[in-house]
Amino acid sequence: MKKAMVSGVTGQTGSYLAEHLLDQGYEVIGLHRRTSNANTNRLSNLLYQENFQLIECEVSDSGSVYTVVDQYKPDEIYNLAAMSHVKTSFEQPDYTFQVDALGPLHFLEAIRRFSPNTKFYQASTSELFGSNYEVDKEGKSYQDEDTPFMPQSPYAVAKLAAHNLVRIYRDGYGVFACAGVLFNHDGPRRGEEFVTRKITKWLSEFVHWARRTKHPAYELSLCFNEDNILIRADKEYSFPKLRLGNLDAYRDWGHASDYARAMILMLQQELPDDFVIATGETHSIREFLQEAFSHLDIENYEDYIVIDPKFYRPAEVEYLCGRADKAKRVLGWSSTTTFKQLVSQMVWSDINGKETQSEEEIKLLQEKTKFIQRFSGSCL
Ligand code: NAP
Ligand code: F7E
Repeated sequence: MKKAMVSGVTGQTGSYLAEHLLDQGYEVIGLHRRTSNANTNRLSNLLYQENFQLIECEVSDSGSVYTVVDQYKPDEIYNLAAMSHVKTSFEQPDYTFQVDALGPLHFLEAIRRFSPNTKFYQASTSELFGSNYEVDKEGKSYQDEDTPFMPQSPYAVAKLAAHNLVRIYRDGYGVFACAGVLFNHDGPRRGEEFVTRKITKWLSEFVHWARRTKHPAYELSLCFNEDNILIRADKEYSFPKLRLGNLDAYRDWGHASDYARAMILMLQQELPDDFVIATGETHSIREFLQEAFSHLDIENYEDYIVIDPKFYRPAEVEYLCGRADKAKRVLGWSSTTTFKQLVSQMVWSDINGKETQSEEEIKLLQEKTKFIQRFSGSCL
């Protein structure tokens, strides 16, 4: 039985990765950091499985990483642990470097010293491209393995250091180390501070608020002021609008479960290499909003949001659209979830209070939600 170690297993993608590895017959050692309360909600299906164990490890502490690698000498290590929020990295750059640059270095050094046959996967990111892109003959802008990096945040610079360390340990020490340059991958397990989940979570809370008002009519009359949505103008029944930053950035969004599959494939190749993983399709935050709100038959999403400068970043990555041709050719990987399916799963999972994927189940939920789906609004 192959043994895989997954850091960041309590996170969005780590939880999918652990599920795929267990399905493929691996023994999985999940690494989590100490927290004052358990934060294993994404692992509820796995915690009591025979081949899964959860071990404490702080990746910014070299001794902590050396100990677990030396003790378990796993066949494969997937390093997903990171301070992964780009905006936060501007506010906590030093801490971001400790975790996102030194963390991977600790794993590579532990492999070199204690377990040279262990294969290593590093979670690199499309944020490495920053403001760079290329333009093809049809005039379409994209990024792939040949696009030069131009990071735009402390997060991206820390991840670029890790990306280069992977190359150096691979070429210099012969470590089987791969970096997956993954474009945005989201889904119902996405952290609530990332823009997609922030939108779908807000929508579900709005739906439940509208339900709680027990409005007898099929049609719900809403008023809007600058900050709130109101059922009545006296503000007795008010709900805060959704506060967002830059809506004009473009992202290539795939499903985290699909992307976790690509990580495993990379470590099964004969030779280690780096791969771009992406859908090849890009959408703005505005398009995500339009699509998400359309599930509640709301066309005028603008009435429901406030632009708050607090959510702008000192430097922005304006455009990401990946080309994963190499992953398709070499790994046989491609994304299986469309943009519309991703948004639908995220919206209805939040409204339903549990992960909801099947299109039939989503149709039933849509029927049940119909009574609050007709909003009519006026501005105060
Ligand atoms: P996530 O949900 O934020 O998960 C990050 C994980 O890292 C969590 O389990 C977190 O633990 C853990 N962690 C953070 N600091 C740690 C520390 N000091 N020691 C040990 N563990 C620590 O991120 P994700 O979306 O699953 O992404 C997984 C990885 O892929 C990250 O490295 C991210 O930077 C990278 N990535 C993500 C995307 C994307 O679009 N999702 C794209 C490209 C690359 P807690 O649960 O305790 O917070
Ligand atoms: O922002 C804009 C924001 O925080 C997406 C991480 O997984 O993917 C992720 O990084 C866009 C940006 O993800 C809000 O300015 C507007 O343009 O959801 P996000 P991200 O920065 O793309 C990459 C590949 C990673 O590697 C990262 O780990 O949305 N935006 N308004 C907002 N973003 C947030 N978070 N909150 C807002 O209110």
